[in-house]
Parts: sequence; structure tokens; C-alpha cells
Amino acid sequence: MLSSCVILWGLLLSTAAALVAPQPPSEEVHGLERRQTCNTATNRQCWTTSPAFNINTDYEASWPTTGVTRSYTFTLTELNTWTGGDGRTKTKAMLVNGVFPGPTITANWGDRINITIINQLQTNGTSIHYHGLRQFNTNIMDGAGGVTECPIAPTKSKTHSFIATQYGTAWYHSHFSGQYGNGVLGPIVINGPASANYDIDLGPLAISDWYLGSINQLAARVMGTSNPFIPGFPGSPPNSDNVLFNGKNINPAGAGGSYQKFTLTSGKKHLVRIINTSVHNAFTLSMVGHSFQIIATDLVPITPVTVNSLFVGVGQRYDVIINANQAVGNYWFNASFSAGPCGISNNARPAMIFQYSGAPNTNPTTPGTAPTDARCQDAMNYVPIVAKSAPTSSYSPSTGTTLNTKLSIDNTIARVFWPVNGVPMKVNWNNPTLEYVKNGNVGSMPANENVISVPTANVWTFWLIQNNSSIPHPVHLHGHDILILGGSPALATPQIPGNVMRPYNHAVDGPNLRTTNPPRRDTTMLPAWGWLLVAYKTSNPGAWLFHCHIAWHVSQGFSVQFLEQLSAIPTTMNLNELTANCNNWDAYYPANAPFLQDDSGI
Ligand SMILES: *[C@@H]1O[C@H](CO)[C@@H](O)[C@H](O)[C@H]1NC(C)=O
Ligand SMILES: *[C@@H]1O[C@H](CO)[C@@H](O)[C@H](O)[C@H]1NC(C)=O
Ligand SMILES: *[C@@H]1O[C@H](CO)[C@@H](O)[C@H](O)[C@H]1NC(C)=O
Ligand SMILES: *[C@@H]1O[C@H](CO)[C@@H](O)[C@H](O)[C@H]1NC(C)=O
Ligand SMILES: *[C@@H]1O[C@H](CO)[C@@H](O)[C@H](O)[C@H]1NC(C)=O
Ligand SMILES: CC(=O)N[C@H]1CO[C@H](CO)[C@@H](O)[C@@H]1O
Repeated sequence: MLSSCVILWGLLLSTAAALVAPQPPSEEVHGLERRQTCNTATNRQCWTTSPAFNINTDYEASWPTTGVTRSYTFTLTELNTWTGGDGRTKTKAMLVNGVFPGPTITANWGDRINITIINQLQTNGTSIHYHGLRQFNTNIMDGAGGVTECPIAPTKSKTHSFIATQYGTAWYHSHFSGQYGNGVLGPIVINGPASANYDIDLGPLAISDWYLGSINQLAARVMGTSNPFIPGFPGSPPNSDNVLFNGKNINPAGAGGSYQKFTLTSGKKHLVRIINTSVHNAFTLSMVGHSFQIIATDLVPITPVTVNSLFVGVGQRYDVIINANQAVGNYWFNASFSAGPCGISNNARPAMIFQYSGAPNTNPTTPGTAPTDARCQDAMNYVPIVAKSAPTSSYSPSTGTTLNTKLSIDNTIARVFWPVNGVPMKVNWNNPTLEYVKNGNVGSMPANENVISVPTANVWTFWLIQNNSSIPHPVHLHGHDILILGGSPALATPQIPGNVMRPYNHAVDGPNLRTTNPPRRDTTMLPAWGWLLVAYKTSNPGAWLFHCHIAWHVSQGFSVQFLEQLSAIPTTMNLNELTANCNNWDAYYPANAPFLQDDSGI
């Protein structure tokens, strides 16, 4: 269903000859007709002319009003055993509508999206978060369990409804106790303009690490101290068993499974929407004989930049254009692991195939060369199309908020944590943060909820994030794009625990900060032993999370939350909408739940 053929429906007329996709439902064709005036294969920067929406529109300021609603129903099920797309049996699969990855949410820029979530999991609550979507004035639809809502109890359902104010590639995933590692995730595609022309939209390519064991059992071992996966290193993660491309790959251990294939049309330019939906593994992508023209980082369109390889951290997205300008044939598309500690798989050479239309059904023969090691760092040369700049002189370590993280072991209870500023977060499912806001008692929130600041409206906020660990962390902010003003350099050699990180030093690093239109996105890499300085402007009232997107680490507490424009929250959204779902949850948890919260809860 997510295979090679999701075509931007607006292309139906202009590229009828190249059309290989199933016809989209007529309702959605109708929805596209309402806006489709100028977005063609030779003018992708345009979206509509009257009113004018295009690649230069600041989507934080305005977006189209389409009057169209896209409705989805997601039923979550739990299977004690399930045969995955590599032909092998996984224990405890949790699936959306019975498939992995879950169905793609598709909409046009400016549409309303309604999603009804039905929880048919055996014992777990759930909540679905729409990663990267700004949720402007709709924080209550952010789907962060214990923060913006109570989890949805088993047998119960809940509907989220919000406007797609941005466009591009995102994804949804469960925000309940690392549950997405069992399979609760899927792509989001919001059709809109693009900063470079392409002929065919091949749709999302979700690349996921895949674990045959129950993620809950693996996480218990990652959190405990007695039996770490790497002897002597408490907190160390397991190797993934495989890496799946839109849910498919061969079985690296033997027979079974098959390669994912995308079809290329010779002479055409193809848009591929790459999403790293991993729990832990980060990869560097490359394709034999072809380069990638990057046109968006997360949901932010950028000046196109062409690369031969691309590092993608967990939660990150890249929209890339692949030009089918080579001989008709089959080409490997490879995910390579960095030498640094950003994950490893029992499949040493994860790959899929790009097959030119007309090529034989055989595997590629040219192996290609592995890309230069990106050391799990983001490139910093991405220039957003809509320029945003942070004030040059406003940051100093004393005016910003410093978030320090390091691995921490509590020997009395034999648990490993990732506290931020000494506190491993733990939310209260029965009393989500917005409930405290509704009741006017945020002052009494427990310290372990890790509420770090209460910025007012339209204030530049700076965070210095320091990482006293050998592991790079993909850090994600809900509800905002962050400006990445600076970071420590990639380290040339692997570091070992006990090495002292290079501290941020304002006198040395300050002049090098990039405040004029720096890279901007919603998920970025905190370098190993390093630091990162990010900024955002408060403009979106709500209770928002900032966390590491390695599922084990967020379960182990690597998260903070902050209340933005506190007094505007109750007037911007209807907090009474919390009540019915929380009543269902309170009736279930803890009295009727067989398992209790044993992690951060998010
Ligand atoms: C979408 O959800 C909103 C809010 O619950 C509701 O008012 C609206 O009727 C829904 N639209 C559709 C088409 O179901
Ligand atoms: C969630 O479900 C998994 C798999 O059944 C189980 O191991 C875990 O304990 C459950 N957690 C909660 C909090 O219900
Ligand atoms: C996904 O991100 C993780 C962690 O940042 C990284 O180890 C992995 O290689 C990425 N995967 C891909 C396919 O880019
Ligand atoms: C790409 O993947 C294929 C299949 O696993 C492998 O044979 C080839 O060596 C890989 N190439 C690179 C550069 O990793
Ligand atoms: C980093 O953590 C280690 C281990 O806890 C500690 O010995 C060291 O002093 C810390 N370094 C810094 C710069 O905080
Ligand atoms: C939690 C932690 O260890 N944080 C440290 C990170 O590094 C900075 C800069 O050296 C220290 O000041 C923090 O104590």
C-alpha cells in the first residue's frame, strides 16, 4: 500500500502517460481540484495564484483555507506473534489497521485532518502524536499522553482534529511508553509547493529499525543494570534485527522476505519523502549511480542542495529528488551505519532497489561504495527558503536555558536513566499537564514532570543542550521549528565514557553562532560529547515536549516539558475536551490495568 506508486494526485492530468498509481478516491481528487491552479511539473514552487500561496509563503503566518476535511479511522491491535515484511515472526506487534507501517495520512496544505483512534490493544493505553505538525492553537490535539491528554484506554476511542498549516513530509507515532517500537507509526504527506521541480511523487519511504522481540521486554533490559546488551555498559541497546523500507526487506539471517522496490521512469525526476521512523538506528543513505537533491529538511523547504549521501537521524525527514538519468537498470539504495555509536543492526547491509521501468526483475550487480562516515551529525549547510533569524545579541549562557543530560545509574533500584538537569521525567497519565492548566494549579506539578520554563508570547527562547555522553541524540521539539544556531564539531574519533565533553564556551563559540537564517527543523542531532544551541520564538500556546527521539532514552526520562503562554492556553483551546477521555482512562488505570507505568510514560 505504501509502495512505489503514490503519485501526487494533482499530476493526474499533466503526467497521465507516466501514471502507474492506483486511482485515489474521488473525494480527494475533488479536494485537490479546489486548489490546483498552478502546481505543475515545471512550476512546483507555485501552489495557488489567487489567493497566492507558494514556496515563499511563511506557513507560520498564513495557509490556504480549503474547507476540506480528510478523515481517517485508526484501529490499533496487538498480536502476540506477527509475520513482518521480512518473512519473520515478531513478538508483540502493535499495528495500525493491521499493517506496518500504518496507513499514510494524506492531505492538501490547509485541509482539516480528523483522526479517530480506536484502542484495541490488550492492556496498553495509547496516544497518537503527529510528529512535526505545528498544531497551531491546537496543542490539545498533539497526542502526547500525560501531557496534552490522558492515554486512550483499551476498548475506547478518541478523535483528533486539526488544520495542516504546514506541508511536506511528517509521520505519526504512539507517544505511550515506547509503544511505537512495536509498530504504531505511519507517514503523513501534506501536498504543497516544492523548491525544485519534479515529475513524479513516489510518496513516503519510511525506514525503520525492526526488532523481533517485544519492545517492552527489550526496553526493560535497556533500563536495568544487571544484564546489559553490551556487557559492562548498562543502558546499551540491542542490535536491531533488521532495517525495513516501508515495512519490507529480505531476511538477513536466511530465506524469506523480499527487497522493497521503487519504480523509476527513465528521464523523469522523482520526489522521495524519506522518513527515519526508527527506535534507535540512524543511517547514512546513498544510491548507486545517483545523487539526492534535498529540497526540505523536516517540514522546512530549503534552497536545493545536491549530495551523494545523506545522514538521517531518528524522527528526521528529507524530501529528495532523484533524477532517473542513468542507464535503464536496477540500483541499490543503501543504508549504512556510522562507525559512531548510533545504532547497529544484525542486517549489516540494509538496502532496497530502485528499478527503472523496463529493467529486468533481477537484483542490482554494482555494489557501490559506502559513503564517508557522517558520524551521526546533521549537515549545517541547509538554507531555508523563508528566512528567519534570531536576534544576534540576545543569547548568553546566563539568559538562555541550559539542559544537561548524561546517563545516570541508580544502584539502589538497579535502573538506568537519562535525566535532564538531574531529573528523569515521569508524567502522570491520570493528570495530564493540560488538566493542571485547566484547574489552575500548574504550580503544584511534581518535580519529576520536569516543567522547565514558562515563556510569554513572542519571546525568543534559547536552549543550550549539553550532552555528557558518548552517544549522539536526535532531539525533537513539539509544536515548533527550531533554529539551529550552533553546535560543537563532529568528533573525529570515537569517544569513550569518561572522556570530558568539550564545554560550550561563549567567548570562543559565541562569535561563530549562526543567527541569520540558520538551519531550521523540528528534529536535530545533539553531537556526542558535545553541545547544541537552538532558538525558537514563543507563538503557540500549550504544553509542549522536548525530548530525545531514541525510544529507550525518552522512556528513561530524557525529556522536558514547557508551558508556553500559560494564560492563553484556556482561551485558545477548549480544555473541557479532556474530560470524557480522562474519565475513561481513570476508570481503567490503575485499578483495572494489569501493568503499571514503569517508565517516563511518553
Ligand atoms: C472533524 O472533527 C471536528 C471536531 O471534532 C468536527 O467538528 C467535524 O464535524 C469533523 N468533520 C468530519 C468531516 O467528520
Ligand atoms: C503494554 O503492553 C506490553 C505488551 O503487552 C506489556 O509488556 C507492557 O507491560 C504494557 N504496559 C502497560 C503500561 O500497560
Ligand atoms: C535513523 O536515525 C538513527 C538515530 O539518529 C540512526 O542511527 C539511523 O541510521 C537512521 N536511519 C536512517 C535510515 O537514516
Ligand atoms: C548495498 O546493498 C547491497 C545489498 O545488501 C550490497 O550488496 C551492497 O554492497 C551495498 N552497497 C553499499 C555501498 O553499502
Ligand atoms: C561527565 O560525566 C562523567 C561521568 O558521570 C563525569 O565524571 C564528568 O565529570 C562529567 N563531565 C562533565 C564535563 O560534566
Ligand atoms: C548532566 C551533566 O553532566 N551535565 C554536564 C554537561 O557538561 C557541562 C559542561 O561541561 C557541565 O557543566 C554539566 O554538569
